[in-house]
Amino acid sequence: MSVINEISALVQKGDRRGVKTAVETALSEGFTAKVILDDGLIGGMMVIGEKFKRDEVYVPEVLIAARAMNMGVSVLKPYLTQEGVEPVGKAVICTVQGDLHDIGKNLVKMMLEGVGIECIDLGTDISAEQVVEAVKESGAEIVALSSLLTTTMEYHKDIVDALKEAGLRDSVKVMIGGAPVNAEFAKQVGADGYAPDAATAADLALSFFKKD
Ligand code: B1M
Repeated sequence: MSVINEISALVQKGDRRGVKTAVETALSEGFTAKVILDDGLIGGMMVIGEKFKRDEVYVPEVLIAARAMNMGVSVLKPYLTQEGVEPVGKAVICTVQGDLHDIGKNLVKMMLEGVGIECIDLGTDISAEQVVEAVKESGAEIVALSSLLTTTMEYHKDIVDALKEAGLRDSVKVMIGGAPVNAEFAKQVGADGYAPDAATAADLALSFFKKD
């Protein structure tokens, strides 16, 4: 097995130490940081994402794989900077105002990072004003909103409206997800898309960067 395939397999197993060693080996063998990232680390995370969609693995496996991937990314970071590898894009991610649930949001963040999207994580209980501020500061192309409570899901619309008022609506794609929302609701609040799970969220986010 090549060291790149080995990195992918180790990410899938969630073997942090193994990933660290294998990434160091790949670097010493002359693989570029980009290949290690795209084919090894992200490759492994994509496989986990697909398995998660098919209910072949569950939340703990995804979290453990993401932790292993992050270990590899931290080893690679200085090399990625040297090679000038740019992230695919940026997303501001949060759970909406009044809602403190963050397990699903964190999974979505990990899957977005897994496909090379830099995430500015604002946390939970985030107001429309905070989202607007973060988009202005970061220049993010995506706003990713999570919610778990029926009582606070209406705040999605406030965020979309606030982005419009700030003149930012045309420069960002808004995607939403979480147990009480669906594609129909996404349309109603004026979002650009809905994803039912974290792996689909990563596919959707990537689709926003594809040219029409
Ligand atoms: Co709360 N809670 N909770 N809770 N809690 C639910 C959501 C609830 C359904 C339980 C129930 O009554 N059966 C219910 C909501 C009912 C409703 O509104 N219809 C509920 C309630 C009522 C409450 C409190 C009000 C309870 C109280 O205090 N009386 C309170 C609210 C606090 C607040 O937010 N203001 C509360 C508190 C809590 C805890 C703090 C104890 C804890 C949260 C801990 C944390 O997140 N750090 C908690 C938990 C753990 C749950 C349950 C048990 C599990 C949620 C979870 O993490 N699921 C939940 C019941 C349940 O779902 N069975 C419940 C796992 C997670 C991976 O799934 O978040 O759905 P999920 O994310 C998925 C998808 O939805 C999707 O991808 C993820 C993975 O594939 N997804 C996205 C999520 N965000 C996305 C964004 C995307 C795309 C996809 O694009 C941007």
